[in-house]
Amino acid sequence: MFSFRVLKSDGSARLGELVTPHGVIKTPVFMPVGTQGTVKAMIPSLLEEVGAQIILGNTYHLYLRPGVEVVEGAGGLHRFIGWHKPILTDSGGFQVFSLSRERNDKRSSVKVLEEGVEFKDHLSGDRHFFTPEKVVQIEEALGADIIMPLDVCIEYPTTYARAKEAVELTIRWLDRSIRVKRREDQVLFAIVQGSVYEDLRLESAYMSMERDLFGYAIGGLSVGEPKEEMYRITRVVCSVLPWDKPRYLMGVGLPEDIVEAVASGVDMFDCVAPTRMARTGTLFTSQGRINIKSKIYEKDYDPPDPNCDCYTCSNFSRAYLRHLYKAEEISAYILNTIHNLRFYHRLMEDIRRSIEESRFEEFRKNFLRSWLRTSY
Ligand code: PRF
Ligand code: ZN
Repeated sequence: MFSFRVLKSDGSARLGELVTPHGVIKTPVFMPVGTQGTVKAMIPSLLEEVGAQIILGNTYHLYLRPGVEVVEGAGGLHRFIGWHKPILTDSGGFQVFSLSRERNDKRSSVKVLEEGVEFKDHLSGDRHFFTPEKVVQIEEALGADIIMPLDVCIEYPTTYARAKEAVELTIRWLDRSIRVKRREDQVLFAIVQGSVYEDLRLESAYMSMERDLFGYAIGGLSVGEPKEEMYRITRVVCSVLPWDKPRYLMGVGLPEDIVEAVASGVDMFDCVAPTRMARTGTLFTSQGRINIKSKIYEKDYDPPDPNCDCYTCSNFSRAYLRHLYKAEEISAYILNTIHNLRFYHRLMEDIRRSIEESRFEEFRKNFLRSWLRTSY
């Protein structure tokens, strides 16, 4: 039911094919974030139109609302949300830490114990206890194609000792996750942790590899560390991961991060940037990042990105999008999101084509030069 093949490589960059029960995914792939069972401001037909192959859902959010029974009653997450292509669910190993902290009631809102993690949710403030077993059971009830185990995502900066504890606990939780997993139409990935400490990252990667999972994720990055640290750790971890298994860099990233990580051998990405930034008026374009709110677009009747083939750019001007945004029209969020997601998916298409044609390194140099010059 599942397979992954590297079809071609160019340097460390790989072109691959990930087969799941809900369809085939061409890698490197970007996965739009559909936290609550919807990619914000999108519907499935629009996701297909922008080229989405797989979307991400969050165990943490769906468990809190609408609850597992509601999704199960619909016949699983695919049917509940009307998206019949592949889905990946994240475990909550990140949300528990990031969202509970946002409540800013001390650090006591998250307690990491050997047994699991206790947290207060961001909606009602009620206490919950997630164990690795419970998370796999929730994910089995949701029914995504790819499921992530509960992990300990440590903050940055952190001490070596704390990072080491997180790595070791994450592995013990992985073993418990493997032990309870039942469904054969889902695959489990391991998550490599270890903050910015190379030896811990390697230890985490090797211990994960001994468990022989379908794929390997790199967690604990893009949590505030300098970009160079993120690139360095990604490179180190990818250099030891098995060649014939998919690699997923969690929560990353901006276009330049994706291009750099593909160069290190990453196959899968997710990030809220294209969708979240669309909703604050930032558009990713072939001429760099622009903010549609700006007065300079008041009478600019060109499309947001003249080189884009999306529905938004095919039909509307910067002036109109600026007007919709200023008027707080719902369509502003929809049209901006369509464009940004199309930009990301076209970037992935360009990346895949360049690997296919053995010119990824040239693509990377040209892309980074023009993107970094125009966007920052
Ligand atoms: N763990 C999990 N999900 C995640 C992360 C992690 O470390 C990150 C880190 N950027 C994003 N999403 N389970
Ligand atoms: Zn567009």
